[in-house]
Amino acid sequence: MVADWHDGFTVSSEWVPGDGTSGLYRLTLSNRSKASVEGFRLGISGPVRINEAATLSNGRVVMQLSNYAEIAPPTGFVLTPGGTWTVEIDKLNFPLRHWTDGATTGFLIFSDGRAVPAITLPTARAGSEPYRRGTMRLGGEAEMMAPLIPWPNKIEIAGRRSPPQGLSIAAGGIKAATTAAIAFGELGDLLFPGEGLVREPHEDGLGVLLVEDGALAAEGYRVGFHSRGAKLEAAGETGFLYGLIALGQMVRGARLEQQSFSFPTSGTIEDGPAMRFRGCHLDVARRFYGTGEISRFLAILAWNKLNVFHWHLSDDEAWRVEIDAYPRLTELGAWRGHGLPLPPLLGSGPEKSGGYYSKADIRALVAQAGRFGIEIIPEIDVPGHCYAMLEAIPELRDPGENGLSHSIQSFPNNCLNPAIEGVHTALEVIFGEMVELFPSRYFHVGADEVPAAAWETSPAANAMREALGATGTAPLQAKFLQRIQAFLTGKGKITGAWEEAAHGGGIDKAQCYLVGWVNVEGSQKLAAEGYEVVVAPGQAYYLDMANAIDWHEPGAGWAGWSSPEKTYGFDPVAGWGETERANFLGVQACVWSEPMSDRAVFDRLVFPRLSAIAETAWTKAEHKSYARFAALAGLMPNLYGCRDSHFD
Ligand code: TNX
Repeated sequence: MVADWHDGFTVSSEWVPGDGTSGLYRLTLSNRSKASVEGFRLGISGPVRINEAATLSNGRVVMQLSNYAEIAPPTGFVLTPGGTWTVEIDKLNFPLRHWTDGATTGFLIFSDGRAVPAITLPTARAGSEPYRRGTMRLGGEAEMMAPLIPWPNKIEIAGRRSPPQGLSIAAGGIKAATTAAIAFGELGDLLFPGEGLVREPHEDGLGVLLVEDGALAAEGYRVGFHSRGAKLEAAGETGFLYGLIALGQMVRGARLEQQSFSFPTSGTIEDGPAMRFRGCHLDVARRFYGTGEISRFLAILAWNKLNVFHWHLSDDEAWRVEIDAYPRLTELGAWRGHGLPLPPLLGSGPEKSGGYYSKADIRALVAQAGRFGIEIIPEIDVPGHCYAMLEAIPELRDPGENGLSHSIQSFPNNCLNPAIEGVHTALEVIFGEMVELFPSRYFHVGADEVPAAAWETSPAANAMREALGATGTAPLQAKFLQRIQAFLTGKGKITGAWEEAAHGGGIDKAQCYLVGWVNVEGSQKLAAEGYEVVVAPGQAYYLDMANAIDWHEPGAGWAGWSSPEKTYGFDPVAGWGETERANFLGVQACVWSEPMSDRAVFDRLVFPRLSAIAETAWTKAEHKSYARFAALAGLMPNLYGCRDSHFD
């Protein structure tokens, strides 16, 4: 019987919309093998959540954790060759809105424990157009002078010459210039291998002379064009690098799109950023990205003149940093699969999959980021979103806790307990190891989405509540965060957190920054309360949200959807008063990974919207133009090289 099973099964699914947000999720398992099967369960993983509230017909849930479920057919059911089994599910945890919302991995589990993967098709919806993936082409014509993103704050160029073939950089013995030239070569190799962006004069590179001007700002630069080449002035490494990136973009445009772009022979660019915090966050917990991917992603950030990488290293679904004192964090917490403490989640399959960053990996990436002008802010998300951590170190739980509270993503009891002394000891050890790895002045501690019922049945937490004269979770969370913040302050770090850190009394405003994400209004409110704020609302800057409302667009939808134009046009400080603006630190793109089991989906969701946010961060509002951006965005790199395509 075993012989024909492999690739013998297909899981297809359909979303049948009901009224408003309701609907029916129909899952069908087809047996294309030559054998009958019985006594099996169907395991599915993908964004769709079938939790306790769901009702099923023709099947029952026998195991569920967040978005992983095992569904059994009715007792005695036999799936014959050529036969199908369909189960209908009502009252899902959230309505499906896009083709990536359903199960993206399905497999059969037999009574002896074996797991057999099934071909799993995208979730269909009647009337949908072919599914889109790969970076969208915006196109469009704009009157443009140079293919630059982000657009410089002052540019006056003239003349035209045939396309230069690359840059020959003369650093003139200046140390910072030499370092920047090397970093620029590294960027070129990572982003455009084989193009020969940097070349020797005897290979016909355009001569670029680097000259120090200490009067310029750290990230600013000045380029002067002349008939034989260009002069680039900056105060230090980052300014030189940014000037070289601008020149590199112009050379690439002229070489690759001769019909659209020429290269100037006179004039100047004088440039510097509008915002000091120009960030991008990446969730590597829901999905693991190897060091090669992170390395190229950092290069992409630099090419967009972004200067902060917020690295979301832990969540319910995984723990990704090597910690010497707690090897179990990565031995157990970095891996998911059938039969492991963490089951397949969000489209990962029955095979053991995942990964983590060793300390050596992290040191190398931090050093690389530094060469690219990027500060890496690590995030360990506490006290919520800690399911993986608590699976790895169950001793941190309150043994007296006897009830369940579920997070919004349906993980049971996933919060570190503020009243357990061992939790603080462990975090100090873990954070202590991490501050050695990350030189950033910031350390992000999460603080988002603690369920309202967290620690309700923990005797230790209830005793703490009583002592504080408090109710609910917020005051406990605030106490917990204040203590962590004091520890980090002692290590010379400013604590970063999501906006919920302001709840229940908040944390020390002088030693933190908060990221506003829940809605557009939230960030302004935080700024008014006196917090330094990074603006990243789900409605405009969450790059896991779909590009459009349509089913055929991949991505999530809890915060709606955002076209590149909407993301580009979003003004992070619209309506902010003087004092609120004084607390505005900058903006951040957030790349959450739930929908991205397909890497062509990553390329569609992240690009070119990442560049839209980068231009808002760098270019003064009065110099922005969506028409120009749309015409230029196609020259910007993406992570996997997947450009717009569709399939049925
Ligand atoms: C909310 S944003 C979350 C994340 C999810 C994200 C998906 C935030 C601080 N919490 O856990 O990944 O929505 O869009």
